Amino acid sequence: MREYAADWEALKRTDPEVAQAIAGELDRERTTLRLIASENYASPAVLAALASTMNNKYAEGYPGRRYYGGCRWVDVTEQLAIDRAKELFGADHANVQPHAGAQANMAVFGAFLEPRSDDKVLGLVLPHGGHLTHGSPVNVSGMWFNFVGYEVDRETEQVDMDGIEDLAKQHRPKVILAGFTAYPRTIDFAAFRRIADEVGAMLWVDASHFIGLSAAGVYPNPVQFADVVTFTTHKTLRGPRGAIIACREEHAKAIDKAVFPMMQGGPLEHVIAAKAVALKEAMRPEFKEYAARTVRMARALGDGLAEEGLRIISGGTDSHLVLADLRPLDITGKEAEVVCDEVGIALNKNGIPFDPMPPLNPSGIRVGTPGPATLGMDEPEGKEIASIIGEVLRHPQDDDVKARARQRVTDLVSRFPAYA
Ligand code: DSN
Repeated sequence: MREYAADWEALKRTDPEVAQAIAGELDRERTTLRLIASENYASPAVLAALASTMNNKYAEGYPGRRYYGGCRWVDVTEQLAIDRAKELFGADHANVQPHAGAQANMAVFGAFLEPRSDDKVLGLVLPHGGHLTHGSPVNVSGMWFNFVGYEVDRETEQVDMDGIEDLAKQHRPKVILAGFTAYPRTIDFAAFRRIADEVGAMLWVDASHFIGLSAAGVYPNPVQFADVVTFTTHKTLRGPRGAIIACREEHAKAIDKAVFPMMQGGPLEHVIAAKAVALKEAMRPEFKEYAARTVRMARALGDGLAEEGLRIISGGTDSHLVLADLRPLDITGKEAEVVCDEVGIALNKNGIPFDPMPPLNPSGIRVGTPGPATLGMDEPEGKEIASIIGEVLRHPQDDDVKARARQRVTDLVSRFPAYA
């Protein structure tokens, strides 16, 4: 068999505008500090699989049960991805076809809930760290399904299991949903399981953010507790953009039917091949080291930001992300995002629990360490980044401060090169 690798020169010849934009993005990833908690650097092996001719294949159905001929090789890669996902997380069943986290979550709705019925779902509200697909009124989850929202505790800013138990007993939801996009602490999956059993609900965990940490054993593994777990493959798991659903055997048929044909058509077999590669990488000792570094660095970053005068939501982090209240520095999330971008730090403005400010100009920021930890950064770099952020947030109009901060960012990223 003769190999074929994606041809960059052909792209430059055919479409120089697209080639230039891709080169620009690579340059941005090499020269800036990327603290978006949901982003990472996929490995060269993952990128090679993504840019492969598996892009060319239609394969509706599942390995061994396709609606098209010629699926011999995509069956191999899809089965590898399924087997590795099951092995890595100890799952009975895995569906590796969801195109993205939102589609994986839609498949859970499709499998277990009647639209516009009395079926209730208990989930964390978006302003307290939930997700758009967890019942937001502007998303189909909130338009078609009957969500009861829970909040974090006002004092601890952490999920309050007693409050959730009370709500569950009051509303008798069909599904209880745990797992969040802007929540820094460990989630007590055993307590969620107990409450779900008490009220006869299914337990669904959206593990998109922390699943890479679970794979490495530095964060609890929800697959041991939940009926169904959805997760994206490109965040802490460091694979291609996409998602996977892991579930108990009793739900396997319902989940597979909900992904295809209910929600999706042809699977993205090049992405599935890349998911298989990422899952293999996640089984290696180096991945465990990366995940441990991610959490260590997030703690150092949070401690450093607290020393700079920011208020850390919930008092700290157990994961890859820190949520910080900027009000002590008298700057908004929107302003902070802009000034950090000016000095080469990409982070996102974020609402904080009980935020008096609107979502487009909230009181907080969210910072994450999976990307920097992939590059090898650790606790000392977490402290250094906190110091840079603190300085620019205290002097957002001072060009000299910003020039010095830009230089510090450049020095830091040049010590930890991406795609060298
Ligand atoms: N947009 C992702 C995040 O940043 O958390 C979730 O979908």
